[in-house]
Amino acid sequence: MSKLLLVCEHESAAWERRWESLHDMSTDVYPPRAGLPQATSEVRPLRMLHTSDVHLGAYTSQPYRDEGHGEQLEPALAAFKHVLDLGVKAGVEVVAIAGDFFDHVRVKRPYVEVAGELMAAVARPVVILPGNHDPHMPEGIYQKFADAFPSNVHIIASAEGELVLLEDVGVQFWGQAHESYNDFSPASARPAWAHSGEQYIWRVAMAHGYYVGMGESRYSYQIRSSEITSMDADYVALGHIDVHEGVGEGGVPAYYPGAPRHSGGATIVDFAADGVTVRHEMHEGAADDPQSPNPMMAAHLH
Ligand SMILES: [Mn+2]
Repeated sequence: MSKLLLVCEHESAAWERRWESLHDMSTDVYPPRAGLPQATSEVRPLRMLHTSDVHLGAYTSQPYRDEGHGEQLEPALAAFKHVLDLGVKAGVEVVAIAGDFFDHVRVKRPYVEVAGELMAAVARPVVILPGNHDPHMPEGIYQKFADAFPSNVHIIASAEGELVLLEDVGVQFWGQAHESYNDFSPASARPAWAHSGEQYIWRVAMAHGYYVGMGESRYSYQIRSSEITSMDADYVALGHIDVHEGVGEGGVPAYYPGAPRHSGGATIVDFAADGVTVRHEMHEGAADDPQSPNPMMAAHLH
């Protein structure tokens, strides 16, 4: 008995050390993009929440479950709500979801409606880029249940690329939506950035795919470092990988936020005249979620 207790205590101490080290994840700072207006007065600061790979409906299509103490959101929806809460608490002005928001096309309407209600409650714009699990197609979630998405949600609908211009917030999003399960190059098109009048509008490029740098890979949906550079964005919001990871050649901030359950958090991005700051933050439900942080995460920390 005492031996067992000792083992448990030892494991819990190790867990806490690991937990602390995750909380210490780096804050990365980037100088302003070349081409950004020099006059600080023309550049309004912006804070954004970036998440991806929520995989809603992966385990159940029941939005709630009852564990004897009342109905609670099922774990994937609960993790998503925790991520949204993290953003609201941080005072973000906009939310970006970079693909695989839903796990598959068979997710049922009541479940999608709850996801819609959670986003409506955020009361600020949410931009969704469909990924390879939730492509924008007639039988897909976004078209089948279009009316379940509240008016603050903007869904990028074209594989050729589409601009979502949020002038009031001072930000624009570019992305190429997955429109089928076929392979495609999600960062190959040149963004059609809008040019503002008096005030600079931040440029966020979204892409759901696999970063291969300059090399080759057997994986689908490849994103190359040259594509990230040539998008001419202030930030590249990626999705497709479960762990939080910065990629690219260093000049342009390009990040995978990590899945809410596996990475235990989301990415908060600050845009300002003096540069872009990127940090991964753990959400409040992470400590209680058996899926997060994923043991694989340590291998991907850098
Ligand atoms: Mn994916």
